[in-house]
Parts: sequence; structure tokens; C-alpha cells
Amino acid sequence: MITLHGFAASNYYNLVKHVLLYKQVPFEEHLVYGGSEELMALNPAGKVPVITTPEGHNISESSVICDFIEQTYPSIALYPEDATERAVVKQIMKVAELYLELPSRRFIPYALSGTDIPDSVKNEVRQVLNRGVMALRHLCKFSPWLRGEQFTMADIYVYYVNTIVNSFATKQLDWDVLADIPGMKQWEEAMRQSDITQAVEDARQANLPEFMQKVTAQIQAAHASK
Ligand SMILES: N[C@@H](CCC(=O)N[C@@H](CS)C(=O)NCC(=O)O)C(=O)O
Repeated sequence: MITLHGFAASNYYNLVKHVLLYKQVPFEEHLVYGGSEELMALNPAGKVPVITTPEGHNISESSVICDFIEQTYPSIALYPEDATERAVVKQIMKVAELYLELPSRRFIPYALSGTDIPDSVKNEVRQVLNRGVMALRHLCKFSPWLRGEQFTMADIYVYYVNTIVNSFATKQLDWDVLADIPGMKQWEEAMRQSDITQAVEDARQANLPEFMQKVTAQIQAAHASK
């Protein structure tokens, strides 16, 4: 059986969990946090999620894990058969990660430590987000799913990217970034209705207090060592 390592407050962890649940792949969860030796032994980059395959191999990087799961468990397909269409699905995932997720994440350290964000950082992030918005406006159909009739890996991936955009970029920039992509808000609402999304969200809420305790302890330790 696959073991999914990480913590439920992580959107990257949750997107992989959503994929496993959607594809009805049996798995067990193993709680491990960033900054622990246990995680470093599983993934020397110190990031979650990691999966351990039934054969005992550790694989990390969420998009790589998504590909591995699809190839190993091909029933209930999440990538289109057509090569060009499959490339577009992967393009959407890549664009969402590079131009929406990663710039939005620049604000997390400021939000957690309660420090002001320099205007230069805000301007830089705004520009990168704008690339993401322009690209997704062009690539997403929302009819009803991102690429049309077939529900794909991109639907799951973008949903969890959006949680970071909504929690950090929208607040800090006072710009409802995703509202600038026509159809995105209605699609998000449809995604939110699924039983899987709700189960993943319940687990996230349950993990948040412990996760925040860990983060606060790490921030205090960093201050104390200065
Ligand atoms: N590129 C990685 C990013 C994963 C990532 O940033 N995970 C965060 C949690 S959401 C993490 O492990 N943070 C712990 C740390 O940085 O110490 C992926 O796609 O899996």
C-alpha cells in the first residue's frame, strides 16, 4: 500500500491526497512535519508530501507524485488520452504552480511573523501573478471543468493552488486575483461541493492548531537564536 507522508495543513499534501481518494487508490497517512529529521530521511529537500510506494521507494514533488500515481493506477484516469490535450493539462498545472502558487507563497513568512511586506516585493509578486492570470484565462474552459467535459489532474491541482492565492495574495495585495479569470469562482464552488474536497478540508481544519503551534515554536526558536 502507498504511504502518504506529510501534514493536512499543507495544500501540496492535500492535492496528492485528493488524487489518491479520487482514483480510489488504497493508502495510509503518516504525519510528519517540516524541519524534522524523520522528513529529511524521506526527502532530503525537507518538503512534504512524500509517498512511499508499495515497493518501498520514496517519491517527492507533488506533480511528479501525481504522474506516478496516474501511471501506476491508470483506471479512473485523470489525464486525457490525447497527447496534445494531456500536455495542455500539464501546462495548466505548471502555470498554476509557477505563476500563482509560488509568488503567493512569498507572502507566507511575512504573514506568519506579522511583519510588513516591502512594496518592492508586492510589486514583483503582482507582476508574476498577472502572468498566471493571463495564461489561465487563455487555457481554462470551465465547461464545466478546466479543460471541458473531462475532470482532470489540473482540476485537483489548481483547486489547491487557489487556496494559497486566496489565503495570502488576495489579502496582502487587496486584489481578488482569481476573480480576474472569468469562470474560476463558479468552478471553485463546484469543486468545493465534492465529498472528497470536504473530507480533505475537515482534516486540514483538524490539523491547523497543531501545525500553527509548530510554526510559532519555530519562529520563537529563530528569534531566540539571534
Ligand atoms: N515543490 C514541492 C513543494 C512542497 C512544499 O512546499 N511543501 C511545504 C508544505 S505546503 C513544506 O514541506 N514545507 C516545510 C518546509 O519548508 O520546511 C511540491 O510540489 O511538493
